[in-house]
Amino acid sequence: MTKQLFSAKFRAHTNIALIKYWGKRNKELFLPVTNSLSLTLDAFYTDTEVEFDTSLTSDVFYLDGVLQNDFHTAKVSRFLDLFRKEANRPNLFATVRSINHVPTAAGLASSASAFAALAGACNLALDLAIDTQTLSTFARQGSGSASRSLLGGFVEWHKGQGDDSASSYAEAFDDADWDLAMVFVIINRQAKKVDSRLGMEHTNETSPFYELWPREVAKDLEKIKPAIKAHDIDTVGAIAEHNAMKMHAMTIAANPSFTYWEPGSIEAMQIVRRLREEGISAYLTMDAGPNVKVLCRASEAERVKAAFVSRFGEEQIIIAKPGPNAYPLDKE
Ligand code: 2P0
Repeated sequence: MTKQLFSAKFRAHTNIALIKYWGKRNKELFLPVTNSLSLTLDAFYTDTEVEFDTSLTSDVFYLDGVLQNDFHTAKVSRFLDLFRKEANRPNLFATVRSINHVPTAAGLASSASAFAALAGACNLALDLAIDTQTLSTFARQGSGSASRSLLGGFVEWHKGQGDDSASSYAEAFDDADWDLAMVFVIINRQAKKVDSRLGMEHTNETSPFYELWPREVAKDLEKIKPAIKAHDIDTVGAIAEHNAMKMHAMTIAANPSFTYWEPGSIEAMQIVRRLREEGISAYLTMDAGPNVKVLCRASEAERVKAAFVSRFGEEQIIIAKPGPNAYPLDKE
């Protein structure tokens, strides 16, 4: 039998949460405890080509040109299973080629852009015509934050109801087409990481402060949404910074305690506060790693960057602007 190929290529950008996702209520389906709200960014993205091939007997996965081992391929295979099921083709295997476009110094490889790009490519390759809302529920099952990377600008991921997978989807909130940037301060690309999946689970299970988290997120969301619509960067930034601090405070209070912060992270925080004292609208957020991200006006981003360059070096500071929806690419 002649082999048949079904292929497509997709690009998705990474996103940074201003109101964080930190805990699952259903680990199998990646259903979160709370809603979250993010900003998609233009500077970092993943390009993924998928080629379903009737002659293959298992999936093959290349990341940045390097053939991946069984462990990493199995994660991709589990994700492809969602699409095989949808297409009613359980034995149709694929070659996946994924390239992370992240400046070499950054160490910001992201499962968010990766699974969003793969979801977009699979949908197109298999001609499934899954709408974006539903596709976000697929992307979510690769990595929670990937649900938000299918969309540009500010995006809200709804926690949904009970064990209903279809109810937990991402939705565009604001196009972010205003004077906005995020300055990435790369503290340490070799940092030994507490995996975010394990980190959120450990926090959820052992931090006495976790019970406060859902209520705090609900309050922060209620306040940040009108501030985004009003383009009020100082209110947006202050709420986002406080939300991140609450997330990181929960990790410190976990048992055993852990933190993603490094000495350089704290130095960067001090620089952010100094910028504010100088009248610059600069607010920080941090995720499951030591890097500090600073929300500021695009028109002041170079000045914000300059404040960090002398301490961390030019190549460690990257200015990102709001990024677009995920989109298809021409195949090479
Ligand atoms: C977020 N983070 O909202 C939060 C804040 C990190 C800190 O989503 O287990 O890789 O694959 O669903 O999405 C990173 O965790 O976790 C993350 P899984 P994910 O962006």
